[in-house]
Amino acid sequence: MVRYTADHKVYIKILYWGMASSGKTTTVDTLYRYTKENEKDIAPTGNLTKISMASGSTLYFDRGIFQSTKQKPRGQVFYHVYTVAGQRRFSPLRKKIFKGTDGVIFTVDSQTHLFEDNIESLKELKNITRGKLITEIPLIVMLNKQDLTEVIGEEDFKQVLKDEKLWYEPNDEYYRWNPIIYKTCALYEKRKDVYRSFTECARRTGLYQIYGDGEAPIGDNAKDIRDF
Ligand SMILES: Nc1nc2c(ncn2[C@@H]2O[C@H](COP(=O)(O)OP(=O)(O)OP(=O)(O)O)[C@@H](O)[C@H]2O)c(=O)[nH]1
Ligand SMILES: [Mg+2]
Repeated sequence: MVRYTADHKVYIKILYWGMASSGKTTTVDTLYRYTKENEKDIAPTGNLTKISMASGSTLYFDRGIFQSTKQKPRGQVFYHVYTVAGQRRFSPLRKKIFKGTDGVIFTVDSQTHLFEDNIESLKELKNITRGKLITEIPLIVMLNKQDLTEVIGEEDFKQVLKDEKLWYEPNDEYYRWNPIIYKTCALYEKRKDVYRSFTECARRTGLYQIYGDGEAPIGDNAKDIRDF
């Protein structure tokens, strides 16, 4: 739920969702370090909050707060970035963490033998969002761990999205809001498209607010959107 304050601050919640070990925490770590060490459109404010087990697996959630570095005409934008704990048993917890989410980055562990586990995680997300993905909540996909061999490709995952009714055909007005599928690597040294996938989700979340009043802009609402 995007929140506006009287002093022209905007708060947006972006959530990394995906199966255990898909790389959500690593992604936020990399995003944090990359935007701290380089001059980018967002910069972290404060520290990352990580609640994890000794194994590194998330026990509760992670949270990082990022701030737009460009003062927008009407104020400052803050992104509250969360990751869920991906292990199966934390399902009730994920539902809680999901509350108030404005944009989702679905993080796939691309190793082929995990294909079904990723689908299960997507189904759980779909269930919680009750038909709001894409139409009200922008969805971006990271096919993560693309540095490994034997990985799921873009077409394979597009088919999954089609099967789950999360893909619109070219003649549909939601077509332009189809998830972009990024082939990523979250490891800092080999990072690929971590920043890009985040900024695309953030951008879409903004467009949904500005042009669609919280929904995917279609029809007349979408005619003024130029940057496609
Ligand atoms: N090769 C490779 N390993 C990765 C990548 N991203 C994450 N990993 C590794 O995968 C393991 C799990 O990463 P996490 O970031 O903890 O995964 P998570 O999605 O937060 O897992 P949960 O918190 O249990 O839901 C770690 O050992 C990471 O170093 C990647 O892009 N490539
Ligand atoms: Mg984690």
